[in-house]
Amino acid sequence: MTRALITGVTGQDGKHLSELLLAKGYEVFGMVNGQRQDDSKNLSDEFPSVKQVRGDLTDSSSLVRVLEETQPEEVYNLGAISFVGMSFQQPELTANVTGMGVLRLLEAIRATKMSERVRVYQASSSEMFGKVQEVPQTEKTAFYPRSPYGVAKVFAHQACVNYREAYGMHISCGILFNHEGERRGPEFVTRKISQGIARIKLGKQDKILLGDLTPRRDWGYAGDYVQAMWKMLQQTEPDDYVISTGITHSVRNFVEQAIMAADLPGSVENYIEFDSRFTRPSEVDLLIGDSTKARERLNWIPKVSFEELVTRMVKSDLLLESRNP
Ligand code: GDR
Repeated sequence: MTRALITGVTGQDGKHLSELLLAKGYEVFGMVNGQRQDDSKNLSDEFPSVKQVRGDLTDSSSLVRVLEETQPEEVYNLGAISFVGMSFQQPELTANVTGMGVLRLLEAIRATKMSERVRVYQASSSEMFGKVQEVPQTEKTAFYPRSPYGVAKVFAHQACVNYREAYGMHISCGILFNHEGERRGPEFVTRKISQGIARIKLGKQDKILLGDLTPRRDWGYAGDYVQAMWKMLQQTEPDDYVISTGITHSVRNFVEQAIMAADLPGSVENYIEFDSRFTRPSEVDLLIGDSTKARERLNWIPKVSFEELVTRMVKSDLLLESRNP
């Protein structure tokens, strides 16, 4: 039985990945922060067979203990302060968890003498491309982050590349473009829209307050993207891969699609109100990824289309909201 350790296991990707690895017969350990009891309880309700271990990316000693306790063959580092908007308000915390946390994890793997047998997946991000230097973005495109989150992810990514080269560690970075789904947290724009549209449809809300509707993102389905994470760690050689659909849509397009999925009349302006609190000091205007390398070498393809993704999210929220008066 292969043992996998997942950090950030209570998040959207952590749950999708737990589901995938359990189905493959893995023994799955999920690192949880002892202070977030609700997250831990939700995880054990949904995935009772995920073994929870207490640890934190800001605490090196806890990382060493978790590695010793779990003796993983595969480590998936999904733990991060992952909300870009929040990183402008808490830049140091973001750097500490999202950036330095990765260095701590890699050092803990070395300290426990596991660097030769452990395979590591690092959740790198399309936010590293920020103010894009090339369209579409590939593994070779230069980084130009536009937020403290993006800066921290570049640091983490480069640390992984360096540890791979310096110590021969099996570390692969997935440069994942936005990936969404029914499990997405409500602070992210897609879920905010699907939840808001569902509530409007059910007469529970009139408008959704949003920031800028013009940014474009390459949105895929999280369930498809965790497959790529696993595939990366099954390769003999570690490497970095862009994971994306290759199709871009604006936030406005997402709202339009959600309105259609809920079968609501009218247009975007009927349901959206601008609120400057949701704009960012520096924005990422356009992301569109070229995942040819992953398609060719990992035999990975995204299965869920944009239209299907939005429809799934709206339907799921309609169900949740109708059950919850
Ligand atoms: P992003 O996702 O920053 O791309 O990072 P998010 O859904 O937060 O924003 C997408 C775009 O929508 C615009 N926007 C708003 N965003 C939010 N959250 N709320 C609003 O009200 C709103 N109005 C407009 C944003 O300005 C932005 O342009 C996500 C995260 O999952 C990262 O962790 C991950 O690394 C990247 O995707 C790939």
